[in-house]
Amino acid sequence: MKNIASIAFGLAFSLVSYSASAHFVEITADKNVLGGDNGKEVSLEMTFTHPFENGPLMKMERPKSFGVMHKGQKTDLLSQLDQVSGFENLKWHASQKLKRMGDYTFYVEPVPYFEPAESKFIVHYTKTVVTNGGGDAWDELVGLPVEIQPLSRPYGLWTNNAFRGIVLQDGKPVPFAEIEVEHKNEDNLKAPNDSFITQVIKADANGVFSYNMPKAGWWGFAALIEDGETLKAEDGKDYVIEKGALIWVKAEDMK
Ligand SMILES: [Cu+2]
Repeated sequence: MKNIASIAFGLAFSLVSYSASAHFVEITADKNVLGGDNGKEVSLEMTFTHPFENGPLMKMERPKSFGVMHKGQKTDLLSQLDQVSGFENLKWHASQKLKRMGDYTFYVEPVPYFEPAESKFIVHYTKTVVTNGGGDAWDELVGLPVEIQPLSRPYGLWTNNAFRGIVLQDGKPVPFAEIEVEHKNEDNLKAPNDSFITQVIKADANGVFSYNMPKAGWWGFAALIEDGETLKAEDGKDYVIEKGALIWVKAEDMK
C-alpha cells in the first residue's frame, strides 16, 4: 500500500517536472556544412521534445508550413515531409538535394499545441541553416512573426564559440527577451540538478543575446514571447499563445 502510494506520488512528480522543463521544436540535419558538392542530399528530422532529456516526444501534427529559403526564394516542402514510421504525429523527416551553392534556411510553422500544464498554446517557429558553400545569406530573415536573426554565422561553429543573435518580433528587436537554451543530448549526459537542463539567458536592451556552447553537437535557442494574443481551446475558453522563435545550430570540436 505504502509502495503503491509512493510510486503514484513519484509518477505524478515526474510528470510535473517534465512539464516544468522546456519544450522545444527540434530541427536537425544529418550534416549542415557541405562543400559545394552539388546534388548532395541533406536529411532533416523534426520533433517536439525536451532536447536535453532526450524525450518524451510530444504530439506534433503535420505542420502548417515547412519550407526552405535559398537566396531569398522560398520553396514549400510540406508535401515532402514524411512521418517516420512508428512515430506517427511524433517525428517527421524530409530530405532535400542541394542543387546550388549558398545557404539553405529550413523553417517550420507548427500547428498550435495546447499545453494543459501551463494553460497555454505553444507555437514554435523554428529554423536551421545548412550551407552548400559560398553562402552569405545566413542572416536573411524568413519573415516569421517571431524570429532569431543570427549575428554569428549559424554553421561552421567550433565548440565554445559564442552564438549571438537578435530576437525579433514582426521584424523589430525585442528588448530583454528571454531565451532558453538546450543541448540535444545525444551522449546522454546527466544534469546534476534540474536547473542545469535548460540554460536561461536574456537579451540586452537591443534584443541581442550571446551564449557560448560548451559542448559539440546541436544547440537550440528558443526566444519565448507572449504578447497577449489568444486562441480558443476545446473547452471554449481563450488561452494565451507562447510564440517561440527558435534556431538550431551545431558546434564541432576543433581537432
Ligand atoms: Cu513537453
